[in-house]
Amino acid sequence: MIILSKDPEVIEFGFDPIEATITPTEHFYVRDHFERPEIDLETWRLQVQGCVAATIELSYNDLVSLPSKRLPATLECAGNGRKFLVPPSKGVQWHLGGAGTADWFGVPLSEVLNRAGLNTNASEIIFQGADRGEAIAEDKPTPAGEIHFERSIPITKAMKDVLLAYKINGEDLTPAHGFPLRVIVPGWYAMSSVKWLNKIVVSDRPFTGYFQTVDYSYWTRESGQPVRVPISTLQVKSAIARPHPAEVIPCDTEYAIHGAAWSGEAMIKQVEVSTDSGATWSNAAFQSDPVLNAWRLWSFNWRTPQAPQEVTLLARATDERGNTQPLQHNQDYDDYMIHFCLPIEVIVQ
Ligand SMILES: Nc1nc2c(c(=O)[nH]1)N[C@H]1C(S)=C(S)[C@@H](COP(=O)(O)O)O[C@H]1N2
Ligand SMILES: [Mo]
Repeated sequence: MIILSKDPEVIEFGFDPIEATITPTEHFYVRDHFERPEIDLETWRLQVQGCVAATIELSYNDLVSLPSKRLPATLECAGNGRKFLVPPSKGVQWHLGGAGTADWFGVPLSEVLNRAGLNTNASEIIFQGADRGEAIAEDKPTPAGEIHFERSIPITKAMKDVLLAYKINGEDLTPAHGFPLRVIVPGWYAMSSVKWLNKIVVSDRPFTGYFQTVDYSYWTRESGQPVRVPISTLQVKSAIARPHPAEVIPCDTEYAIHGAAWSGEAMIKQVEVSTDSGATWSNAAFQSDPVLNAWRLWSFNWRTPQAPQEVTLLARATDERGNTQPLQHNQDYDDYMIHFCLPIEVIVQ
């Protein structure tokens, strides 16, 4: 366990998807922006307001009696892998562990929105968490005073596959992961999966809150010109869980390289491994079936070199849409969406 920040709490665990796809809840990374809110289930309500036929308020008991479903999904922090950036950047220094896969369970968001009744002008859904505080950033302008953690998604995504989860891996959500209710936006970077959800605002225009525009946004290109957009779908990515960086591996032996690969809203089709810094690539074997928006495990049997040397291992995933990982970080992403082939340096001796 690596505590990246104490207050607010940010915890990374060793990246270890070797045997099972599901990350045990007690090893699931934690990323809070503010002090964790205290919630009294008796008085807690989910409010749905804005461009709806009628504002509604649901208690925890109301929610758990609505139609429910299971959703296995990978969450990845948009800053995961930041430790690999050269030169170093200022944000939370995630290594590989800012990602995890859980079996989420709860109410489809569409069930709740349909109960409130969407007006025809509804275009965005804003999620507000109960947590609030002063935004802190060394490299971004922050607003004065306290703000809530808030993010929005377009209505098309909201009605498609978004879940309001009250269980993780078969148990009640834990306080760290958003008890009593959190959003799960499958296939999107995890800043959209708002924890401690207590308010949904249906809006007729793009949301421009701090965590939507100043933070968790990047440059994309339109006709070659940079335009600022909120971070959304996960970029295709693979990560090597074993060996660990700087692991010492014997010469001339069989070593099983293990890892996971994921993408946003597309299945993983191929993972390749390079044991020579990217000069040549070979296909890895899959150890689990493809599941939309959940990572897929893979392994590769490596015959290690006969002579002692330092080796740079790389993995490269490709999804069914043909999206693949670049060898370099895209500078337009600043210190987010770090999905280039991450070099794992090991010592063969
Ligand atoms: N209310 C609230 N929701 C939040 C956050 C937060 O600070 N407050 N952090 C977001 C970010 S940036 C990430 S990466 C995920 C982390 O979810 P986890 O702590 O369950 O792993 O929650 C998201 N939802
Ligand atoms: Mo995050």
